[in-house]
Amino acid sequence: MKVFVLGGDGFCGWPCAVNLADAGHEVVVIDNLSRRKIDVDLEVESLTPIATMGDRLKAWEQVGGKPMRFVHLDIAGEYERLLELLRHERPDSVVHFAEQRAAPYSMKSSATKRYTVDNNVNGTHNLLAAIVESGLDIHIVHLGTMGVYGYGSHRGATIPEGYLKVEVPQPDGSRFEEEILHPASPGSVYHMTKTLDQLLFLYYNKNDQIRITDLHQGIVWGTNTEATERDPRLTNRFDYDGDYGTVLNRFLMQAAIGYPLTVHGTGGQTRAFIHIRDSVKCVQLALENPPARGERVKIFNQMTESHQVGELARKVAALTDAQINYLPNPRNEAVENDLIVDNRCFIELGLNPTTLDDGLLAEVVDVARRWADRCDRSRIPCQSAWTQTQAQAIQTT
Ligand code: NAD
Ligand code: USQ
Repeated sequence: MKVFVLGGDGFCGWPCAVNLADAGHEVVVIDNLSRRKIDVDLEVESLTPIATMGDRLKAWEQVGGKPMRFVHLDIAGEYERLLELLRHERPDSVVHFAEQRAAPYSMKSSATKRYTVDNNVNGTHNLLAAIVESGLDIHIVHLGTMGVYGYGSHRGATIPEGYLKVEVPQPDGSRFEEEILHPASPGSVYHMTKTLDQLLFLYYNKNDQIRITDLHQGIVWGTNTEATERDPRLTNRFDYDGDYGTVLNRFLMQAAIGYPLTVHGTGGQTRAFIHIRDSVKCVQLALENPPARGERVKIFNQMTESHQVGELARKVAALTDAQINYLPNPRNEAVENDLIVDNRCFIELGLNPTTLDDGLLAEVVDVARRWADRCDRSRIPCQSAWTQTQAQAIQTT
């Protein structure tokens, strides 16, 4: 099939694009390169050296990959170009990764809050409106987040794949059963944009029968896939800084350079995780198993394991002899939470997950230690605070 990969220069998007081309699909990568520009603003670089998009595409062809094309386009700001591209190329599917995805970056200032909302909500809405205006029957696979459900209030209940059965009381005393979107409880401005995306999907699916699969993904760890390891110019990005680095990859990099692991609070926060290799497989499975026209939005929980942050730190420390540092938490989040997630949809489609025990050490040795000299230690602390009180607390440490 012909697939547009929106945000195909990013951490999840690039290995996904390569994987789809490898599977024989015709891939058009679309990106405005805003992520690379944010690195310039933040004065930080990916731990791994990443090639330009031109060099990435050349390298992919040189290793014998099915050629991919690239279009530099801002989906939030260039509606007419997006519409024209859809009309001209007539893709079968669009994978939508093109959003500002860091919670700490979204909480840095009013400017980054507003940018995150403008970019993410407009981008998703432009895509939906353009598909309707094009008149084409295009399947959207969107990367959402486990964070739409919130953390801390489930009290041991299993989080379903998107929908919750509720009984609605009627005036005559009877009750009827209905399935509603699982209540949203975002923990940052970024996560809030993902809950808004869900409503946009619900509406356009109901009104225009747009076929949509929303993947509620957990925290992605790891760096490369088998395909991005075929040439150094295909290497994926690895974010380690206080804004964009996610917890497990940060711990792996910190262990590799002898920096005490930065656990927020007591480390009692439980989160869902998935390796990048499984993330790309899930996207492919979702694309190849689309909903029918008229079917409601398909929602999958795209995660393979849940872990407490403190437990992860202890695991990494046991492997590497790293020290652990318990820091004041810059975020407004539950000190401790349970997390039980239903992820049957992907397992039933044949996903065979990479576990932490399979992959942790390789990641430390092959990536984090290998590129340790590219790390700027001054960019490791998380300096973006959710509230003024938290900002003061982290300033005094
Ligand atoms: P990323 O920042 O590395 O990649 C996003 C890409 O989208 C970047 O290349 C950026 O330049 C591009 N982009 C952003 N706004 C755009 C716009 N308006 N027009 C065109 N391109 C634009 O992020 P990622 O880690 O690859 O995440 C991709 C998606 O997956 C995000 O939507 C994120 O919410 C979701 N997700 C990521 C994780 C994770 O752990 N990384 C976990 C769950 C969900
Ligand atoms: N944390 C630490 N130490 C650190 C960094 C983080 O203890 O050095 C803690 C945070 O306080 C939080 C948890 O680890 O409790 C996760 O933080 P994170 O930065 O790894 O993940 P998060 O901000 O939730 O965001 C990431 C991606 C986002 C995606 C989300 C999936 O950046 O795009 O949507 O994971 S989920 O967490 O399931 O919502």
